[in-house]
Amino acid sequence: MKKLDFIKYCFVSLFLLLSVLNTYANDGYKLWLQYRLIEGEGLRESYRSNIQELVPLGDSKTIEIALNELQVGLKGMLGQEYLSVERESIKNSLVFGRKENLPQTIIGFFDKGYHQINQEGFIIRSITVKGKKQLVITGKTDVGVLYGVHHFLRLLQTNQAIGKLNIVDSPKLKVRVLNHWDNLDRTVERGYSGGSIWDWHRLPDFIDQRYIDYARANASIGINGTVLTNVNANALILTPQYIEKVKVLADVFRPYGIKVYLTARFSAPIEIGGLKTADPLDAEVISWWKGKAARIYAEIPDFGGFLVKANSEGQPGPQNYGRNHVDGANMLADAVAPFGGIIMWRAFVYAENSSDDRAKEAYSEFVPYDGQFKDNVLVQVKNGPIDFQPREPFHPMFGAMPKTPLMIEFQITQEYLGCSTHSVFLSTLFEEVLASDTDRKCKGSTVAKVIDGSLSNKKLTGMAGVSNIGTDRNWTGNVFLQANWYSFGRLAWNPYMKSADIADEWIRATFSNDKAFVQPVKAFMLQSREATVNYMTPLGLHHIMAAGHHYGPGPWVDIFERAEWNSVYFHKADTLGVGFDRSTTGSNAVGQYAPEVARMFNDINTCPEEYLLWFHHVPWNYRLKNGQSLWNGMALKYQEGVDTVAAMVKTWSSLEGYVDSQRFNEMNMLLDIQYKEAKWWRDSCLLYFQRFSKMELPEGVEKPTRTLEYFQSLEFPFAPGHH
Ligand code: BDP
Repeated sequence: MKKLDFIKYCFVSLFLLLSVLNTYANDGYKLWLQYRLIEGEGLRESYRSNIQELVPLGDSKTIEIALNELQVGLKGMLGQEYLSVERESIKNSLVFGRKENLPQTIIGFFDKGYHQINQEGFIIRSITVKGKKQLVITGKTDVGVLYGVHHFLRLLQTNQAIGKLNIVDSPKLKVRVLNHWDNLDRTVERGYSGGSIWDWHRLPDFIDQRYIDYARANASIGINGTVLTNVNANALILTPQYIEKVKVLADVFRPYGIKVYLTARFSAPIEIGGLKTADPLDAEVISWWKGKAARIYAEIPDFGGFLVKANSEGQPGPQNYGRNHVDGANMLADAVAPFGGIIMWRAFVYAENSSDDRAKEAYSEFVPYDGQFKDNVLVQVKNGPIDFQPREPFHPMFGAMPKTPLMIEFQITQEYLGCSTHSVFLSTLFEEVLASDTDRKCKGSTVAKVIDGSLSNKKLTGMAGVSNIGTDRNWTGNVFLQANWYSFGRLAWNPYMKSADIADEWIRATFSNDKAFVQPVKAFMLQSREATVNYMTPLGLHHIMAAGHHYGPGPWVDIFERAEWNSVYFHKADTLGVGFDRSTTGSNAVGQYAPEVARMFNDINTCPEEYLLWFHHVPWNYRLKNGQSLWNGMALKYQEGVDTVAAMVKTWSSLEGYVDSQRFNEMNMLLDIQYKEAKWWRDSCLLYFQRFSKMELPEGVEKPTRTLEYFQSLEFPFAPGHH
């Protein structure tokens, strides 16, 4: 063996050894950017023959990041080091750069493509120049190119052919943001994955590697903004001391195409500005916010803007001064407008002293203001009218404010879906809402079309996801839940994507391309959310979680003075039946939907059974479509949920060997917990509702081994995420 060959041999052996070792210990930190060695020398070779050299065009930090990503990715997947070449390549090469940086020999190929993409879009195309294949990734901006590079790497991660590519893609939504409900003391409201990743105390001088890895992960799925702080805001974040820290994060994120946003506490002018009022029409208040915005933009020229929770759950807002949401939002909008900033004004409101159905309140408060918000205001609406339940019908506001840009807010963190212990793939929930038709008369008026602006011609569009990220080594407390961060990003990029495709990508990028692994895991991911609905809140039940921390079942909760914080308010079980009558004979919440939709929900015969108890108070012996009585059907649904989790446990445990031992074992333990807790949900809910139905459990439903009193006695004073 020649000396050079020997060295090569040693390197390859060492590399293979390391990849084998890697299969034994993987803490999940690398998320879906695992870049494992692609199986099959043939496939690797075909990729290598297409990519003999890397040719980066441009000298920005973003292009440097793109180059680095390709080098890391290709080394991992093809087992080969790639240096970059600066000259025009004479081999088959991968060329990447934005329009202005493309050489004359190439640019002509893309004239048409550039017309089809927006500022963040990209084109990936195979062309032949002087007899050599050139794989070109280009866009109008370097960030567009970076997105293209990630898309390209994903093709390899999912083992797709790259010989003849012609991909033209752009994000369909403008603002694709994570909302961190992170407090300045590093606790995270509704966070189940450790503490906040923002180390405020050591900022601005200490830049945690996490910030960079966070930005990289977000860029890989197209997320372009992050709201760093909790919607229950602390005004201190707007002081110079903190702005200096925020600036450092913004500097880290910028080359990844990510803007920072902050939550604005409406009373900040009083708390940190020394003013006597925060009245949005007060001249001093107006000028205080203008000054504040100017100070922030002086430090962070591309600052995204503010997210505001006002007059909701005790937060201050314009109503404290007899003003309304429009007054508040527009005043802030004026402050950031000169700098290109936006205001995301939340519609999650329900009045303290209202006797109306809580599900109706946001609509009642906001719809009259349609068309009155400034152009740089997005009204941020939760996916459903209550609060991030395992299943809710779509929020009626989506069909009712054609003159206002609405952005949708999903909750990626699992406040109501078993915290980070339950492996629930939320993509199907997101997809279900996005695909819901707000009108039904003129087909195709889906929530996706409302929020991407296409239905009524909106330019400012967006999607927000309440983050499930924390300091846990694997980021999300459960490797499986990384898929929810991933799917949020993919859907914010394209709200028409299918969960099955997203799951497929994620599994391959995160674990394995082996069919024998991908298929069963995909199947259980796609079932997992329905399973959770079944073992927690079947047939339209909602908000029956334990009080405060919302961990575990609590259909008996009736301790709060505010009626709409109690479970009994939501299920209204009595000896006659169960469910919230929101039909025309009840609260008439159905009346907030477009007539066709309202009609469908209003009639118990046409109301989809998954929303039955959301819209109707239904007798225990009501006949469901499958012929079962409501009571039996409900009990069987609870059982079905438990059974599905049992099947998930079984499937996963049969997949040892396809996954490294660490992630395999962790998932095993978490699924065991989920199974235990699914039974806890089933037993306690059925025992509780049985007090009203006074009916026996049907055949096929396991008998509880504990009493209702036992379940009611359980307390979790230190359940995470509740402060
Ligand atoms: C609820 C949470 C609460 C949040 C609130 C919100 O229980 O912690 O502050 O939503 O979205 O889901 O503002």
